[in-house]
Amino acid sequence: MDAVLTFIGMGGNLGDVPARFERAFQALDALPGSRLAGRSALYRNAPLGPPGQPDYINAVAALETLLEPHALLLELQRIEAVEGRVRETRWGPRTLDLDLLLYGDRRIDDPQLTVPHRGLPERAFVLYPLRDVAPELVIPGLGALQRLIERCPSWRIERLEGGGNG
Ligand code: A4P
Ligand code: MG
Repeated sequence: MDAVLTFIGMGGNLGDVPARFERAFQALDALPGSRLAGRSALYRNAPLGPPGQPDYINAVAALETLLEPHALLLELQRIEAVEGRVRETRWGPRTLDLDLLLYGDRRIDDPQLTVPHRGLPERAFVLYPLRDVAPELVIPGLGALQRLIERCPSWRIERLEGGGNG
């Protein structure tokens, strides 16, 4: 089987988030049959969800993998757990959230997994970092990434550091 190109959304708003992201990038690269193929810049932005929580930092990883989607999801949840993620309030503050945004051109919708990720088309904090790693991306069922960005409501978002494919 050939490796599939996947994109993982990273978010967090508790503790030293850039350090968590660094460890998460390394943990992704170390997954069986997997290779980190790109990392976006980091983006600071306002929380979507309950008010009164700190700003988030978001990023996206490109990962080539031989893992099947559900196996990859379990690995993402394991990496979240290592970073001390405790599931409490929906959309509440979190140390590290890893979402499977895209898995090649597959569309998946079952109780565990929806791909493309449901929030993807309207979330600036997903679309901007995704553009860093895949500017020409066409998303199954949703069209060109660039068009989604043009249609996305404006959102306070600040690019923190250089990224792109590195
Ligand atoms: N699940 C289904 N599809 C997926 C997928 N593609 N990737 C299921 C990952 N998980 C997926 O997720 C709940 C369940 O979703 C999982 O058990 C999995 O089987 P979770 O991570 O436990 O819960 P959550 O993240 O609190 O809920 P949810 O609804 O997934 O929230 P989101 O969409 O992840 O949003 N504001 C800013 N600025 N930046 C953020 O990153 N993130 C959130 C969380 C809210 N506000 C934010 C941000
Ligand atoms: Mg999540």
